[in-house]
Amino acid sequence: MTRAGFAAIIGAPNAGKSTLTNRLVGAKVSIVTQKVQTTRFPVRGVAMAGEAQIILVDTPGIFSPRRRLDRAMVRAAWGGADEADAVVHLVDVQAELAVEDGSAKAAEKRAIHDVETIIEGLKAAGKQAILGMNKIDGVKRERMLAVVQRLFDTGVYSEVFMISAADGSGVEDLRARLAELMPEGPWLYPEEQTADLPARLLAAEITREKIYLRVHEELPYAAAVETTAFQERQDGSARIEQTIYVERESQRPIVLGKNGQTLKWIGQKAREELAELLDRPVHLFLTVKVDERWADKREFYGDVGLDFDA
Ligand SMILES: Nc1nc2c(ncn2[C@@H]2O[C@H](COP(=O)(O)OP(=O)(O)OP(=O)(O)O)[C@@H](O)[C@H]2O)c(=O)[nH]1
Ligand SMILES: [Mg+2]
Repeated sequence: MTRAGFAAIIGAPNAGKSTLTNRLVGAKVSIVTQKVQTTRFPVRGVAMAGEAQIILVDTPGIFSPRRRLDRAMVRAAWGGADEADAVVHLVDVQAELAVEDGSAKAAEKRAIHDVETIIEGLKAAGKQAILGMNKIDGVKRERMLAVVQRLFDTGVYSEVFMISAADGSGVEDLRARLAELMPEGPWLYPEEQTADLPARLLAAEITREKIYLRVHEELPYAAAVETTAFQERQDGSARIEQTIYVERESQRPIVLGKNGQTLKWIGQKAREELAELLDRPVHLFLTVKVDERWADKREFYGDVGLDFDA
């Protein structure tokens, strides 16, 4: 008897949701950076566990939203949890411990606040979640137990898994448990498929990842990438044109870099990864545009399945 269903991964920004999704799928389906709020819309990845197919829904981090895009992202994250057969709330144990021992930076303090918001949200929804304590690598077990106990005492969790999405510890136990929670039924995707993001969107995400990896400190709120042309060529290669949107004129030179070196690096890294993912040579052309209202454009939301009016 086969099983198939949805498992949503929710959590504060930077908890490691996309890293865990990729690890469970065994392929890169969702981009990962050290910057918070990397994932903007739910990304599906297909993981197999024996006869069970687990469709992972990697969601944007849940935090207190202010701008339109933030609201849409948080709404989408809760939407992902709502429709799932299993919900994993992923918590960055290193951030929790940093707050306890007083060494926390601003981002870690925010993460703790976000964890509380999520617990309240789960309570309000009457949903039980699996608690995934992530980033246990390099942390002493005794130190984590008090944190786990405090979170578990909130009553919103059915069970706990201690994992490292980065090095894989504990992840197979979580996979096996998720498989059990999937309802009986036929598989929803062909066995060899790992993702369902359209190629244009995937290509845009890969470029966005490279931008964040390279200039995350200088670009406070981020950029958007749109694939404007995607052509399969006669010789088997792909020709991809993309526009990078930044919000201010002052951000253009950040993305370009001295003599265009930064943009060149971004383009080269993105092209290499795309060539591997698409399994063919890729010609990538990047243009940088300033549009202070890109985050308020309705088309952008529809394209990635976000609710413009959230
Ligand atoms: N040490 C350690 N770092 C991790 C682990 N999992 C993820 N990270 C790092 O944490 C950062 C954030 O990882 P992501 O997977 O992008 O986190 P996310 O929860 O998807 O973040 P958003 O999409 O912004 O909500 C990256 O720098 C990862 O390399 C882990 O198990 N251990
Ligand atoms: Mg993510």
